[in-house]
Amino acid sequence: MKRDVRILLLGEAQVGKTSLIMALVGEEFPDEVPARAEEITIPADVTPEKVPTHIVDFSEVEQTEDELRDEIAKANVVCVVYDVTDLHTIEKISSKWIPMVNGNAERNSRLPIILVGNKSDLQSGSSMESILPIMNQFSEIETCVECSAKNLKNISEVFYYAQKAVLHPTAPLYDPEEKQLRPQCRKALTRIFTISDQDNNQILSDDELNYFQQSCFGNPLAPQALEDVKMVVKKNTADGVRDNGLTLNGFLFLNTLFIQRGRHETTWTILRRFGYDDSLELTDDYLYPPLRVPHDSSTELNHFGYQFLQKTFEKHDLDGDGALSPSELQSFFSVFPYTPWGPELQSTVCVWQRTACCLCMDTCASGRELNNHLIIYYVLLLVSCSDSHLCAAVPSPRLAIPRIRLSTSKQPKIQLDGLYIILPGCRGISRVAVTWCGNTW
Ligand SMILES: Nc1nc2c(ncn2[C@@H]2O[C@H](COP(=O)(O)OP(=O)(O)OP(=O)(O)O)[C@@H](O)[C@H]2O)c(=O)[nH]1
Ligand SMILES: [Mg+2]
Repeated sequence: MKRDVRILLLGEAQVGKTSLIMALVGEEFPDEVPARAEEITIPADVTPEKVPTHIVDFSEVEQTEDELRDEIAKANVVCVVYDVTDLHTIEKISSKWIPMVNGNAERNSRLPIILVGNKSDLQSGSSMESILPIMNQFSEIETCVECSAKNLKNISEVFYYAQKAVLHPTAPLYDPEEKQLRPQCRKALTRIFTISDQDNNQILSDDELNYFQQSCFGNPLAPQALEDVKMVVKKNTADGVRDNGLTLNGFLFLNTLFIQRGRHETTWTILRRFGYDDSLELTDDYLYPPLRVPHDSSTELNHFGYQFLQKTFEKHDLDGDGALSPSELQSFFSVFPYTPWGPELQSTVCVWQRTACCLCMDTCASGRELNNHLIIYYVLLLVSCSDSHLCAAVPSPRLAIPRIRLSTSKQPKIQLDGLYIILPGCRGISRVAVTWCGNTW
């Protein structure tokens, strides 16, 4: 999430840009204003989203076109202000201001725009009739707010929506032209669904939904709210609810609905909870949780680590034969951000298939068992990717301790050497593979 927000106000002369800024800051309508307000920084603690916010005014009299372009390049969001009583200022939104802001930008890198209809105190109706066609034409318009600097009406809302457009952007999540989630967002939500579907039956039961809700939002859903959610999904999708639980399609529909109703922050909270950044990539902090291994120490799984691996293994061992078939293996790693092995490791896969249980941590590193250790390594890699989710998601403080126990034994365990290269992150991968397989991958 962005650490600060820069809002630029543009629009025709005399629409009330400077008055809006002064009214926000002074909490009263200024009778007289300069052509251009000084740049204002609102401290984090008084903004709704708790992020420092810079507000920048524009004046055609005081600034050149080059200066204007510089300001557009620095802005995170643009408020295009118009006068609700002056049609000319509305026409200029599409003929001048939006092309100036986003005319040369690629579809995915356009600045979000908030339309601000000022001077609502002067008219009894609404300007929405003229504004709607413009909103339909430009998908980068996040929303439109009518306000009055004079009556102090909706002023803080203008800046709140602008802030929200930056902190919880629509563009990476939703394609307004296609009216559907973008593929990358769909992929991320599918991964989140798979992780949350603890018994791997392709349905989020009430318990799983509550666990998910608790880990994302800090509190469970009230029983009635849970039923209401399922009811909405059932009404709108053919296959969103099955066996009284939410299917993947239901889960995706629910998130689409949040976004279509302007509640992007809900979907963003879910995505960030599962480690995604603003470009919907998994962050390094999530993928590589820090692990300090003192000198002369080795690492091994603690009881909870074993339990987690066992549970994850069983979750994907659909036929319960104690081994992961290629398709079960694929399912095992489906929540993984990349495929952890290539075709040259077929031999390892074969060993896996023949291995009833691969959690043999304490055996010696004989030639026969090296491959098993490699498998454990992969599993740990998976843990390091999904673990930060799991640790924080588990309410019990006992379970929230790091699942890797550090042993202070002076004699590092040879067979575990590979493990502590890997555990702080995935960076030791090729070295281990080279050592054990004689192959780089
Ligand atoms: N009735 C009414 N008048 C307003 C409102 N906001 C601004 N005005 C008046 O509109 C005029 C222009 O306001 P400014 O704030 O200077 O407008 P601006 O967009 O900054 O204009 P430039 O600096 O020339 O680009 C002033 O006379 C304000 O008093 C409003 O909400 N209602
Ligand atoms: Mg001005």
